[in-house]
Amino acid sequence: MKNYITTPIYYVNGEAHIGHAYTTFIADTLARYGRLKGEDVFFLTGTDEHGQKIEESAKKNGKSTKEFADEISATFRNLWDDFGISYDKFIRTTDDYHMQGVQHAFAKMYEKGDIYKGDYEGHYCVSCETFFPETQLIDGEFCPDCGRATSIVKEESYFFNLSKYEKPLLEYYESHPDFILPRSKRNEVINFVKNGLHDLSVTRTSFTWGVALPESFNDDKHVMYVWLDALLNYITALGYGKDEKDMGYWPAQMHLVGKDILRFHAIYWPAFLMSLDLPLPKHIGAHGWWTRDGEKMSKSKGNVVSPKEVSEAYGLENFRYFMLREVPFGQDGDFSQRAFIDRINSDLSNDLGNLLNRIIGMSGKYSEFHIDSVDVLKYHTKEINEANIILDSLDEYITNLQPHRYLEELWKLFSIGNKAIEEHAPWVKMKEDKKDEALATVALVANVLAKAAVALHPVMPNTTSTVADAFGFVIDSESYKAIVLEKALLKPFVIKQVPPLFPRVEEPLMQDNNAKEEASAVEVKAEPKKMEAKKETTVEGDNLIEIGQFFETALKIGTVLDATEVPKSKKLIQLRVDVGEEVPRQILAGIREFYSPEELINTQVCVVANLKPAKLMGLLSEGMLLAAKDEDGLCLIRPEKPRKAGTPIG
Ligand code: ME8
Repeated sequence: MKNYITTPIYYVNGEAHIGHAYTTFIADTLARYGRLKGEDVFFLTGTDEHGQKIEESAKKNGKSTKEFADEISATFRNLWDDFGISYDKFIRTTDDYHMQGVQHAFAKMYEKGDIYKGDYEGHYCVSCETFFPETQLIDGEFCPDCGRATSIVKEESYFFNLSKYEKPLLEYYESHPDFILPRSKRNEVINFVKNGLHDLSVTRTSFTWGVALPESFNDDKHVMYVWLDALLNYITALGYGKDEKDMGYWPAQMHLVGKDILRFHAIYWPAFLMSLDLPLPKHIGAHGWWTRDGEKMSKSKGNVVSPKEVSEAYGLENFRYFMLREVPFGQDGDFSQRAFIDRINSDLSNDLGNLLNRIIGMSGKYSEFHIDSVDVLKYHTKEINEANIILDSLDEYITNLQPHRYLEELWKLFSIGNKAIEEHAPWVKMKEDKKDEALATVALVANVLAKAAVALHPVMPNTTSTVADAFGFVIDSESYKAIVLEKALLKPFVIKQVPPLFPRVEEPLMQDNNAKEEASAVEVKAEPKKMEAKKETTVEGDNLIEIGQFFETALKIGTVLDATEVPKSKKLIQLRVDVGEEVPRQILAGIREFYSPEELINTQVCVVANLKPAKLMGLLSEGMLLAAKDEDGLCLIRPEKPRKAGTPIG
């Protein structure tokens, strides 16, 4: 099955915020889910670069429009690359093939008799690139979408015969009740169309930064209306009007959009497609807005939260999980660090992380980390059946675009696991000499967690791969088929001891008004949190770690060769630390409030040397310093006497 998924193409008038990340995370999740099911997925994202708004933003920034568009487009693309977004194509509306495809479509609509030349006079909002009828304006002047003042614009214009499609559109909504998701948004669109559609002005003469009309029109006064240009990206990306090589992916399975641009996608776009004699997309999914203190977050308002900073502070996958789980698709949600922290501590650390730790702890104690499903069905058919019922119910939530429900249901698997441990108390069975039963329970829980990890993979690809790796398998369409669809149990394996996946978070990691600064605090805080996570995960008999677990952390003596302040950060110091390797490590430490760079040079520190490298304020950090902090401040942990750089601690 072909499965074509798109995000909106983002305006290049400013960098991405978490609203954009949200759409992209959902689209990425759908794409990954489709691939897991073995579908032939094509996932498109990109940037929308024409129009007066971009021209003006470039001017404000003292740049040529193209140079400005290139820069901002690259920030989107780099962000998605840093985030591991699995797009198949990144389209820019300034790409030649796109502009040619748009001209081709325009000519085709004209041939069809759907485009004519006339005069347009109306209230125009520059920020939204839209004309509004007087009846929709607030106080007769202000834009109903963004609240800015509109201006009267009169210009010669080509029009698209939108009114002609009023009836076919209504018929289409009627016969395709799932065209617009969530269904609750459908009536809004139907009412809008029922109120009557005016023909749409699809060219502009007031600016030049846009796609030119096809040469055959011999009319260079006009450029195309940015929404006509932008919507067509969904087919030009597949080669429409050029080589058409990927047009087999059309119609799209899902266009994901924010509710503010639903009208464009659910009315104009289908009408354009009807004019082009192309089939309509299967679904338009309209999500709500992320607000900040109750206000819509937007580039033009300047109240945005940067996705990069959130991800650096809290971790990318936690961020993905939070956004998808916290807000029912279609509704607005306020970005609250409190709610985020609760999700991390309760859902991720307690429910999921805890279960993995318990499996590692118990199997380590009872069977030298060997896990075998041989007796699972003998003692635990009930739990396995329950788990399979949940797994079977999940697909529907993706089809109906309810990622929050998908996760909510999926989480019931962890309850099954945790409950089975409480009920069957393997430690009691061990004392009663019923080792088979104890091991069957451990294996049951491992199987349930493995199934959950596969189902969670589209949302948290890396974390779930770590879990699968600990269980000796790889998550892909084959294991999905075996473990989720065919209900296979795991083959015998030796579980790997992974450190806790979700350190608890005690307090907000970003300052409300200046996320940048607080992000740096993560590093120093992470260690005590991990310890607490360990304590939290205790069940009877599981509160001690094996010596091997301790030695999984490579602690080494380091000598600070160099230390400098990180520009724009009040907390970070950038260090070069010799840990006995050929090349010194670059480590960023959030200790600027307690140490000056000068007093650190030539001193010794204790370094966690096998932490996954992380980026803080765009700089790579290849380790962490041990420190202790109480109400009197923070102090670094150092060797009592000098030791050679690289000396192991333990
Ligand atoms: O609209 N919360 O681009 P855009 C959630 N170029 N989503 C938000 C949001 C928020 N606070 N703010 C914006 C455009 N969005 C056009 C699209 S598609 C052919 C052309 C969402 O960069 C918004 O709803 O202004 C939209 O879906 C997307 O971000 C892009 O917004």
